[in-house]
Order: sequence, then C-alpha cells, then structure tokens
Amino acid sequence: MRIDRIELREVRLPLVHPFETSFGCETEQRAVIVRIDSGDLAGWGESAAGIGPWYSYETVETCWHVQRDFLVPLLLGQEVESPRSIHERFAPVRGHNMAKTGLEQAVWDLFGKAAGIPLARLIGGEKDRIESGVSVGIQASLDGLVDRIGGFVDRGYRRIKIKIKPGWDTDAAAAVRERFPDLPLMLDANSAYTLDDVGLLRRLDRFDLMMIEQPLGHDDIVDHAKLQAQIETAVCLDESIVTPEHAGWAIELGSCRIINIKPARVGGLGAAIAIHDLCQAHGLPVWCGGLLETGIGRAHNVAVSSLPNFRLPGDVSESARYYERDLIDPPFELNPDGTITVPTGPGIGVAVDEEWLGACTFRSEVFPA
Ligand code: OSB
Ligand code: MG
Repeated sequence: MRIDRIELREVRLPLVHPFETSFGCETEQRAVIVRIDSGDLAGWGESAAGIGPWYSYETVETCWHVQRDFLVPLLLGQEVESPRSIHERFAPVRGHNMAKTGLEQAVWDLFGKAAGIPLARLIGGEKDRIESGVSVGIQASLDGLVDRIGGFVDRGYRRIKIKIKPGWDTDAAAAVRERFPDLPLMLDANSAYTLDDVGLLRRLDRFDLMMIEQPLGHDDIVDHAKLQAQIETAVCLDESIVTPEHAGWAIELGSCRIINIKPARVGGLGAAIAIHDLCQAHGLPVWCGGLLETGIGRAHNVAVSSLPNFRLPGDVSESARYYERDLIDPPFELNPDGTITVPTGPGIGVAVDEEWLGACTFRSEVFPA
C-alpha cells in the first residue's frame, strides 16, 4: 500500500468534567489527529499527548515537531507492506511513542479498510464486547467522590478506579469501601509515592483492592519489585512500561502482577500486541488504559481490548464521560451490562464527524506525496 497523503490536525476539546490526578488538573483535551490517505481510502489515528509533559515528556507540540520533521518523511510516498512493520520503520526515532502511535494507528485503519475487515479481527481480537471501567479523578471532597462513583455504578460500569495522591489516599479508599463494600475497586497513584511510604501502601491492603497502579517512580521497575514483595495488593504498572522490553524486565523482576497497556504509551498497536502476548505467555492479565482519547483513539483502544488476555475491565469508558460531542458519529455508548460493543465495520469501524473535527481543529498541515 502506498502512502499518498498525510494530514495532521491539532484538536482542542473541552472535557465534560475537569480531570485531576497527582500530577495536575486538565479541563481540556489536546491531541494530534492523523489522517493518512492511500488511493480512495483514508485511515485515522490519534496522538493523545495533551498540553504539558506531566504524564510523559510528550506534548502536542513535541508530537507535531517529531511527526512533521522525522516520522512523516519515513512514510510519505512510500510502500508499506504491513502495519506491523511501522514500529521497526520508526525505530531510528528514540521514544516519542505518542507521536508514533497516531501515524501507526492510521496505517492499521487503512489496512483494515482495504481488507474490508474490522481492526479488532485484523489484530486477532476475539471479543464482541469489552468490559468497561471508569477512572475517577481527585475530587473536592470525600462526599463528592462517593456521589460521583455512585453515578458511575448506576450507569453499570464494571469497575471503578480512583486517583490518589498523598493526603487523598487512605481516607478516600475507606470512604468508597464503606459505601460500596463489594465494588471492584482499584487505585492509581501516577508515581506520587516512594519506598519510604511502604507503611502507608501496606495499610491499603485491607481495602480488598483489585490492584494499585504505578505507586512509585514513573520510570522505575526496581523499587516496584521491592514494594510488590512487601504488600498483598497487586501492583499494576502504567508509566514504567514504554516498550515490550520493559514489560519483560518487570515480569522477570516481579515488579508487578498486572500491566495497564495503552497503545499511545508504547508506540501503537504493534507494541501493544507484543506486550499483550508476552503477558499472556507469563500468565499476567492486562487491561487497556487511556489518555482521555477522542473517539478516534478510543476506537483503537476498543479494538485492542478485544484481544483475549485483556481479562480485566479497562479505562475505556463511553464518549459522554469525556466529551459533550465526540469526533465520531455515533459516539461510543455503554451497554446496560457495563460493556462497550466492538465495532464491526471495516478498520476502526466508526465514522469521523468531519464537520465537528473541523470545528475543533486549532491548526492543521497537509503533506502531499
Ligand atoms: O494514569 O491512567 C492514567 C488520564 C490521563 C493521563 C493518565 C491517566 C489517565 C486516566 C484516565 O486514568 C484514562 C481514561 O479514562 O482515558
Ligand atoms: Mg495510570
């Protein structure tokens, strides 16, 4: 398949609710939406980098720079034999996984559309529906937190994740547990603790949590192994796992028992599948996290979540949890049983709302071959 044209767009969409984590508060999502054309077909992808280098070092600005100056030239006007080859083709560029992901995803979508099969099937996905959970940010009060969770529980979400930070951890978990004794519950610290906090982290064991996500350093796998040996709650790694090699090291060291796979964090679907397969071979369950993606990145996350070892509900929630109007039409909706249906159309299987995409576009650039 020949890459005839690439289009980058920075989009800005207000979030329905501000999203607060241990590293800051977001009220707006910014991302680079990628469109790649080959013949009559167009494929779509998303670089979900956001405004500042808080979750990772990437931002929409670094994505734009790395895509325009280094990644686009590796694709434009060239033949691509398989979407699986893109990761290797981009290997001369170190890191910048979110920048790579938008382009890689657009190529996957193109191949799905060319073959006339859904992306989920193209990558070996087996499920028709994926189990949906929701990630709840830090709130102004414990009552507010419990009320907000009540709303999501009533909607039918299969598990709740709450963001924690020092000062908003034990009491938050206790308040939620008191009101919802049997709720599948987990915590995400986004690297807010160190090994000095092992006493506090041990006290979280009594809340019967599914797991605690990324308690320690964003690039650590050694201290996490020391921590996992001292607490009962399963450690799940997010930020630390940016390549399949990191996943291998974490498994070898015993740094975690679960991995959160985000295609955007690892450089696209190819790397996500590799980490999925590795975890499956070692008996570790995985689940799909998110970066507040629009419907375009979300469609890729849904496809990935249909792989068999995605055995736990992920952070892939319905569109309305993030945006008043999503970039796709129809938006993703939660089924009454707390699942999201995997699209059955070719490629990502959802139509881009080009009118709304135009309205949300802050800047764009076209690269003709
Ligand atoms: O750590 O998983 C995270 C959102 C932005 C940055 C980091 C994270 C998150 C979430 C929300 O937890 C995931 C989502 O709903 O897309
Ligand atoms: Mg996380």
